[in-house]
Amino acid sequence: MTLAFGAVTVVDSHTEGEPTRVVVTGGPDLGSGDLRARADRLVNDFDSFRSGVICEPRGSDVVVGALLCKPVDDSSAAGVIFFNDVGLLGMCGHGTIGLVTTLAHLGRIGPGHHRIETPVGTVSAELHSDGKVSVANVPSYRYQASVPVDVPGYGVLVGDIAWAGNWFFLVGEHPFSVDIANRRQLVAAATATRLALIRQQITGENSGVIDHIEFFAAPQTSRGSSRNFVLCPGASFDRSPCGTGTSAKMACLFAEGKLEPGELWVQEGILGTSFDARIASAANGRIHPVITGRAWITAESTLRFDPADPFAGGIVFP
Ligand code: PYC
Repeated sequence: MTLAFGAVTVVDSHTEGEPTRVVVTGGPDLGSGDLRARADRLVNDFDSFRSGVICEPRGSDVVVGALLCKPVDDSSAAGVIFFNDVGLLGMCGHGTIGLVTTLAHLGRIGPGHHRIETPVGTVSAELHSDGKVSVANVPSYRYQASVPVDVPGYGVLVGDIAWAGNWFFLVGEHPFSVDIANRRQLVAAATATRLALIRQQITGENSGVIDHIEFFAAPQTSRGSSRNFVLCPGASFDRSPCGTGTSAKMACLFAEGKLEPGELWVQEGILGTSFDARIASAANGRIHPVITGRAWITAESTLRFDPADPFAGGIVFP
């Protein structure tokens, strides 16, 4: 498509280390359908907008984009479509914390509860008076337990498949050191696992593509319940403990009878930062997870797209 974008204003933040870029103005016209329909339109008609905002030279593969949209329901604070360097995300926990912090920074919301529409359902977020944000994610569940996958070069890994706004493969038993110094090996092993799942046609419900891989290990802080490493769609890993990944983990713990509603779960990420998480309630095998964390504003900028720029749509690596 032809890039018609001139100036796009964005606010950047990071949530426990993981960046979010909220597109405030200058996004494409996606119509007035629900967020699912608008997300489809973004992918089908404006993919170079997504890649131009997120990929190099304006961004990087670590950044998650959040396109701020007018909500369908006027009582919602916002609609949002999350995306990264390779495509769309259904939901994004750290990104919702970044979005709420950004809306507060812009003076659009204050402390209290706010509804946010996403392509996978409406979530709610509470902005606390100390600046922390709690996100009540979409209902989450373990779909399958103890699924073996033969990963070339690594052997058989056994993991659970869970939905939490994205599809996850969660591996507790593995030979890897979940330590930031080992990040290249973790990315390689998780990427090989994701490819093996695809090759062996192991999916989420209704053929949902499992695009997030999580490895778990013992916590390294006195408050922590567990430490994780999360490979995102593409080749980057979550610097935060991953809000949807933490929700998926709690869904699996609940299914095993190891975590009850109300109990605190402190999920450390690969940088040692953490989310405080709880199951608010559960019914019919689904949990309602709540994740609490902090975000900090890092930049307010205007992105420029010159139609003559060969990389106006970003550098898209094969
Ligand atoms: O926090 O849910 C999350 C997330 C997904 C991908 C990156 N962060």
